Amino acid sequence: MRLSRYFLPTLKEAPSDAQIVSHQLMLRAGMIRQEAAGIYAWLPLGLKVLKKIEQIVREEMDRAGAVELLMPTLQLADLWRESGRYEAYGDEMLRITDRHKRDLLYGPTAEEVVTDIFRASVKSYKDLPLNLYNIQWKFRDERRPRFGVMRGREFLMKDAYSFDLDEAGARAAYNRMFIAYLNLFARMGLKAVPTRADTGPIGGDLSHEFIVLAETGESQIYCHKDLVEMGAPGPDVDWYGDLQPLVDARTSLYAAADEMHDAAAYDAIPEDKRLTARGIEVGHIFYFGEKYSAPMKAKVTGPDGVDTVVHMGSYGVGVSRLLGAIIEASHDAGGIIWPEAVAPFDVGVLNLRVGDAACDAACEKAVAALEAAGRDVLYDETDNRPGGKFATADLIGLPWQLIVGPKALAEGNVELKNRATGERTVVALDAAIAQLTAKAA
Ligand code: 5CA
Repeated sequence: MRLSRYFLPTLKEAPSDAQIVSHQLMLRAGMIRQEAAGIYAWLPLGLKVLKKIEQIVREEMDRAGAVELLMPTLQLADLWRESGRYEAYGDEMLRITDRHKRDLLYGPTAEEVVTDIFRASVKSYKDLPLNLYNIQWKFRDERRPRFGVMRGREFLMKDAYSFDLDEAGARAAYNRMFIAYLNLFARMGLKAVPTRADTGPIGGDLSHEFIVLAETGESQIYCHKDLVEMGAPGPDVDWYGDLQPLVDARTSLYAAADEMHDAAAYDAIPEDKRLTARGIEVGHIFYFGEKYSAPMKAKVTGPDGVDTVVHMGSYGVGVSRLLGAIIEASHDAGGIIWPEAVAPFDVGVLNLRVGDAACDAACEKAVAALEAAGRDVLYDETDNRPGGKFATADLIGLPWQLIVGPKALAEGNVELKNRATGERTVVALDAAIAQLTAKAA
């Protein structure tokens, strides 16, 4: 992509109402634009990162056996009347009436819709376990939308819903999601701590939030330090075997958010292992048994021929919130430091002397070679000054920057900068290309 043909409306200063660094940087980097309180347009750079995050979530859901579908944003109020949640949900629900005076709502979550889809088609225990997910926009009319995409009103969520014959099956489904969550956050370069949580309006009695530690987080958490460093099990687990030991290894260490905090249990942790911190909730998983399936009559015929109400759980990831969380966890004074897995472009090529035949030719050669190797390149061939080009590349967080200027190029060299470490090395153009294309393999 040539920067002169791209749409990257960066800002020198963040608007004063942007209070936290991720919100400021997303605005300055031209990733989002606020259209109304808590409602954003996703500009090309923001959209690219959103799609990368979405794809990681999708791959890890698929790996854990969940099946993707797409449910509508608008839902019938009647379904929510069946579950008993229509009135109870309160002012956070955006209620809409169509021309036939039917009550609709912009879905804040989709337990009712997915249960309706399930009950229409699934009749036998042989079709279980089943986990259906979608990555779809949600709307919650939050009282205080703030911190940019972190607490929006319209936001992108991955929501998965599991259906099982009994509680044991549902707990196995819960464990698969628990492990998948550890893996998907790790792929984005995040350490997400699984924390016992309150179930709120979703309901049920078993629930974990996945919390990324950050000073600006809205959640207060108390946990055992070892949990933060424990790492993810990785993709090669026996997904339909017994995952309980992997889950127990984590849940046996104390971790709780404010609402669930038990001071006595926390004090029992050795003092040097106690951690009290702020955090951002990037995911939340629930087991709630028959809460929706019983009132909505979602039943299957069991092996004994008897109809049984299915056990359900639901599993959310704040896909759009994750952009904010990743930036909170990874930035410096110059801007965003994207982990390579979610970076909007793999490489920036910075032409410091546009119009100079040698610089232009070297850049064109590099861009062509990198793109041929499957690298996503942003080529800065604008007539901005070098300082501006460096600042933009750092602000938007390009992980690798290939800098082409006339002086070094006279010796056949370019500079290669690593955004995360700040390290700049002078190397031959071909060596730089070879290094960057090798990374794609
Ligand atoms: N139905 C369940 C799970 S699918 C559910 O809705 N859970 S939730 O309420 O916890 O939301 C799931 C995730 O969405 C949260 O962990 C959070 O990361 C994200 N989220 C919730 N509200 C917002 C919001 N206002 N702005 C951005 N992300 C949000």
